[in-house]
Amino acid sequence: MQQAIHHFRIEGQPLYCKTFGHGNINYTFQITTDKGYQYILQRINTHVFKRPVELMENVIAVTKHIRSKVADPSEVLNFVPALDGKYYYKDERRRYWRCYVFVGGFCLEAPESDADFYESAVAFGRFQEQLADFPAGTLHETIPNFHNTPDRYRMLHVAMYEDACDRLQYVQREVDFLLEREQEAGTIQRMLENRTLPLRVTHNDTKLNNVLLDMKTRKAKCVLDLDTVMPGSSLFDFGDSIRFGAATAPEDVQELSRMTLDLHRFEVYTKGYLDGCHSLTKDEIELLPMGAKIITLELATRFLTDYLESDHYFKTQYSDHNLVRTRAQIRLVQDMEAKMDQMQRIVKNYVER
Ligand code: GN1
Ligand code: MG
Repeated sequence: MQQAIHHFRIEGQPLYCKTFGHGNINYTFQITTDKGYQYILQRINTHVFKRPVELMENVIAVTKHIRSKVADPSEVLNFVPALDGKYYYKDERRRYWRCYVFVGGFCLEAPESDADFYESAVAFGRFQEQLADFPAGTLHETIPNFHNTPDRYRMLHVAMYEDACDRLQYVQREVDFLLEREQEAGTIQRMLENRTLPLRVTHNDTKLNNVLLDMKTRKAKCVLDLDTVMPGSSLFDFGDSIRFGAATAPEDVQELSRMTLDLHRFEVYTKGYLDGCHSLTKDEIELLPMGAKIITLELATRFLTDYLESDHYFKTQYSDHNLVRTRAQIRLVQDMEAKMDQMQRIVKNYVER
């Protein structure tokens, strides 16, 4: 990492470096130089993102598009070219690095107030709006079928069949829960395929910790983690924010009784998202609560698949981490099911008003 940073056109000499954020995929460091400039240096996880050059083409195109629409350029990530002018550096071990200007701010793992959560909702809503006229056909699919829920289930079936590390015996209850909902979980994908729902250019990873907030004002400054910007459904963007930020516990909580859906936070986010984004269709708006449930089922399926495949996708801190995550997501789905009517009423009330 120390060596990689010298390959980018940064201002000054690097002085300090520390790890940054809690991403489950890439490796992220914050660098401060002797001239007081700050940068984020990231090593792209090429096991997950198999085509890093195309990925960077996407990210550069998307940030350029958004930059042309905002008054303050610090509202969008500003990538630093490498010495050769490319927006990535490939080291001799064929690892890919990229660097962007760190504009100051912080990311939250959970909202500390309604205002924080509202802010992130507006930011993701606006992001959706800003990309409404982005030429989707020019984007590379960085992870094919990323939010194709039936395909995620298909991969779970494969993992169960192969049972590579003999873990299937421990997870029958979790498997049963997910398979009972397999049909329903495919709803959004089917509606995209028959065009009842519009295919949009979406963020696809709208966790609260992917928004940078201003230190002083706590206003959302900038949406981060653009690696998965691809054609997709607004329902998953909305839903993933709910899954993460309107949950009463972290996504890997062990004490399951702590995991519920906070309806008030659900309402706050709904307002913010719809205030930031005005272009959703009636069907999309109606299905927002379903988006939250399906993305949570999908992620439970992905965590369980990774558990059965011996944890090669998500970073894990201990041996059952992916199983703990699966259970926490399942618990959240159960609570969403219990509260589905109330979620739907909240959306309806807000739209009518
Ligand atoms: C990963 O990189 P990070 O932590 O923002 C994952 C998301 C999951 C999330 C679960 C490319 O996001 O899809 O929802 O973990 N990103 C990728 O925390 O798979
Ligand atoms: Mg992230």
